[in-house]
Amino acid sequence: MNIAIVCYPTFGGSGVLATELGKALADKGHNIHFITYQQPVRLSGFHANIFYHEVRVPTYPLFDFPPYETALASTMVDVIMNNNVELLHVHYAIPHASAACMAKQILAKQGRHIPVITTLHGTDITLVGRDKTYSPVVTFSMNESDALTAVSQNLKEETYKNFVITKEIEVIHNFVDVKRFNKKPVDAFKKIVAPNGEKIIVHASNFRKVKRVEDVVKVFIKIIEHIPAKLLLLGDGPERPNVENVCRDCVISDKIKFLGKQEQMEDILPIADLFLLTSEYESFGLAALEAMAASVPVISTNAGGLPEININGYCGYMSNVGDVDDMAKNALAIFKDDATLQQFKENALLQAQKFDIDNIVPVYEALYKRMI
Ligand code: GMT
Repeated sequence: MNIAIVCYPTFGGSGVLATELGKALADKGHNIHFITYQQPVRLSGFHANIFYHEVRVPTYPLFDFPPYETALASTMVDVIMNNNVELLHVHYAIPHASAACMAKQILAKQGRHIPVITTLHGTDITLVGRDKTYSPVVTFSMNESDALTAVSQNLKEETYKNFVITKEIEVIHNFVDVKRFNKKPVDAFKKIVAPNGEKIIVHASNFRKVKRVEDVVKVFIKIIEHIPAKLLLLGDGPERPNVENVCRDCVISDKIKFLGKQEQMEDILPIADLFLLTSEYESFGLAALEAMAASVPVISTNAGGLPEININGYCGYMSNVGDVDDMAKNALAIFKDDATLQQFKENALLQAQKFDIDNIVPVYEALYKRMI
């Protein structure tokens, strides 16, 4: 099949998922055309049947706001017409679904039918999309899509709750390439981070308010009252300066390292003993799934779709949002002894295998075939 994929090219989960999906489909012999304003971060290396089309937004002195959505829709039309694209799959509703709607109508006038699939990822529905500034357009473009998918049952329910949707939403969970993440930890790297055998705790996110990264630090402070540990904070975003200030002001600053944006998560995660995800909401929590695939147990909140991947007392624990005492208590339960930690690590891997790329990508392929 010839498929166009539209996504955000940044470190956010929707862009990561869309890029990994495109790469997996290309490995299966499909031609994949990525349409974004920048090369997606996970799209490194050469892939014979992957094509990248950059959306350029010409500026003009009149434009206080360069019309990205118009440029995106025009690029969609151009790429589809000139590359025999059979299907358009857009990730994250805003503004991709409405641009796809526009492109679909332009192509229809030229006698070309192009099915549009919109995959909802989370904040496009729960935070930004339901704002009344956007919601009429988001509702319209979701209903105009030929198929709608959501990355969790929870997100499907949230979408029906917040919008008037006349279509069936299919749940297709996020996935992970377990083989890629389940690597042996590099001992030398582990020694640099934790020279005295301290436990290594990791958090990764885009440091937005919804992630409550300050809670990660609070949980960590409670953990190190009982056991020696180091905290690695991966990623970057608007809340990072605040969190860095909080850490600089406290006595344990030498135990916390900010690593910034990292592309090779599969090299870092295997050295971790625990992953912390304290979000106020997660439609799914792809970062936690990648940690589990690296055999890392997860302490998370029970918000949104997290109960669809984390299992209490098996591969991690869940607590109410903000309950840092409970999160620390649960972390210490996992660190009780080596055998307990080892069991949680093994279970994390088993749980990740349920969401392995080989199980989920065929579901998207089947949907594409039905649509085409
Ligand atoms: O987590 C973010 O803020 C990024 C966001 C995105 O759209 O890039 O992630 C969302 O999509 C991911 C992939 O489907 C999900 O795993 C994340 O849970 C979801 N984030 C939220 O719902 C906050």
